[in-house]
Amino acid sequence: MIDLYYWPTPNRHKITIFLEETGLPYTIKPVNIGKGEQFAPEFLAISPNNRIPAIVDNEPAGGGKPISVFESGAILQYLAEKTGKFLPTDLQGRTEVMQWLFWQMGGLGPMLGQNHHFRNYVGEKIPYAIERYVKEIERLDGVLDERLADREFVAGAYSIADMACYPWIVLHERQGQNLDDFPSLKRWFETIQRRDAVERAYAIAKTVNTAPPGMTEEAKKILFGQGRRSK
Ligand SMILES: N[C@@H](CCC(=O)N[C@@H](CS)C(=O)NCC(=O)O)C(=O)O
Repeated sequence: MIDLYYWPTPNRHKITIFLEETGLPYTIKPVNIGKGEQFAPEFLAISPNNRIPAIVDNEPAGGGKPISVFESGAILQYLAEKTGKFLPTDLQGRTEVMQWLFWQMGGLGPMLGQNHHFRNYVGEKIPYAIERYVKEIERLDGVLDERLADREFVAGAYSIADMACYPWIVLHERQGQNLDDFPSLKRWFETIQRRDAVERAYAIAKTVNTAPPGMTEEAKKILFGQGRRSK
């Protein structure tokens, strides 16, 4: 029913976690971003920002033409509304989940992405950039740790806000963070890590990209410094 345009990176795990949690049928359509497949016109028609993940729902609620969605936060919201799961319908509960989902989309995700870039991918190490992002991640992880000090999950019951944050916290060592410094975050992380659906989502990732970890020079050329797409 759902086509998932996918390559195993943190933003993609969010969606496979949701799909595995709900049992919604889906087909993975691999898009090898290290080989430039995200620039294929058919993919750009679905995801104009040349980024994965994206989905096509071939059986939208109420019938009609297939609906495509790009941006992982919008996809999580769409799927939660479609299934009626992991997003409360009452105003208070829904607002709480949505603000943490936006917090992840606007803060945790992009900042962790920059941190990865400067710590792990750039040949020339730039101390100012590394320190800026490591400090910002420390701040954001601290915000999440405080939030989780008196509750089990980020916003009420386990929700799309947790699914959005978790895949980025998985990478804590590569982010220069030690989860022992964030005890509530660590407890939350371990709780989610043990969920069967989360284990399945991460197992799927290994079957899609079987290349050894790390980024090839070819992939770096494609992914970094893209500039405006030629027409
Ligand atoms: N805000 C987007 C970010 C998506 C994103 O950055 N995707 C990366 C992989 S982590 C990508 O597709 N990169 C391909 C490219 O840069 O051309 C989301 O959450 O969906």
